Amino acid sequence: MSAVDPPATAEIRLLLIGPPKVGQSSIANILAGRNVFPIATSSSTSKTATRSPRHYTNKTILSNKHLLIIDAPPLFVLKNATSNEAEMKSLAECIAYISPGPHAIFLILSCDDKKNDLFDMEKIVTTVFGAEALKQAIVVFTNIDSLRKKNISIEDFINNQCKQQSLLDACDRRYLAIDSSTNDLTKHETFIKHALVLLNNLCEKQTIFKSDMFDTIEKELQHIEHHRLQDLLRPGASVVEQKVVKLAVREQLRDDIHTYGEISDSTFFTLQSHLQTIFKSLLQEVARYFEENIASS
Ligand SMILES: Nc1nc2c(ncn2[C@@H]2O[C@H](COP(=O)(O)OP(=O)(O)OP(=O)(O)O)[C@@H](O)[C@H]2O)c(=O)[nH]1
Ligand SMILES: [Mg+2]
Repeated sequence: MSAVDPPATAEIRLLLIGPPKVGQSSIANILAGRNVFPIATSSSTSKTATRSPRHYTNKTILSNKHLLIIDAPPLFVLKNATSNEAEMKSLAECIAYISPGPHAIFLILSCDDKKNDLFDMEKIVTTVFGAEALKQAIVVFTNIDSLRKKNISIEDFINNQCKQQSLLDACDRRYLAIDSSTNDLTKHETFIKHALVLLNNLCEKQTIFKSDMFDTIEKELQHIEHHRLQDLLRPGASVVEQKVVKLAVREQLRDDIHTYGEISDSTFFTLQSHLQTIFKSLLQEVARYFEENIASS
């Protein structure tokens, strides 16, 4: 983007989800163009790195839109049915960040199937977000360096060796592949180009998937936003100006959800109680998933 480009009036909202330690935050940083999401060191095997921050808006990667990147907590650590409270609390907050819904979801999986085996991604996404979410999902395979070492091409892996055929079909065979171990952006130009093409295609379809969960949250966010916009929008502001201000106000609001939520600010009381409801229902879903898929296996 150059200094003379008009300001962005829209955004693409991208949610990243995946099992622990598959390189999700590394990809978030590659798309952010800088290191804003904490990366797990290979030595820290027990604890997961991603706690916060969870969101970042890259304002320069696209010429006319912002790219909002949400790095969700590693889903379904599944130590047991009730040990996912911190992750689900954080996921509920991510739902508020991505409101009114993601344009696209990156499902991050490793090319090393051993890392994925415990996680039925298709079922997890359907359990948490509903089946519609897969229509906007793109499978992102990390660790392609492990394929190179075995002299296996990505195409051969995708078509013949990968165990995720059902997931790929559910996502209309949309996929990306990357060695995300390096943050040298010059090595990721092709990945970023492909990612932006897929994101733009999904965005143009304008099928942001809806759910009661997002509807409730969005209504409350707009309620809070309404007062802020009244103070900021000058009478007679053009449509473009209004869109630019709205983007800025929502960006600030995302920061405030976490900060003011923590200190129980009254403006965020209703929102926090909605997030609490979502958190509880996510926990129930996780417990159900655990019982059906892990405990019985
Ligand atoms: N070999 C290899 N290592 C990778 C790749 N992507 C990430 N890593 C390494 O894997 C480790 C974890 O990376 P993260 O990006 O923090 O993974 P994550 O999924 O966000 O991890 P948590 O948030 O802790 O669940 C880091 O040491 C990365 O350098 C990859 O494609 N290949
Ligand atoms: Mg992470």
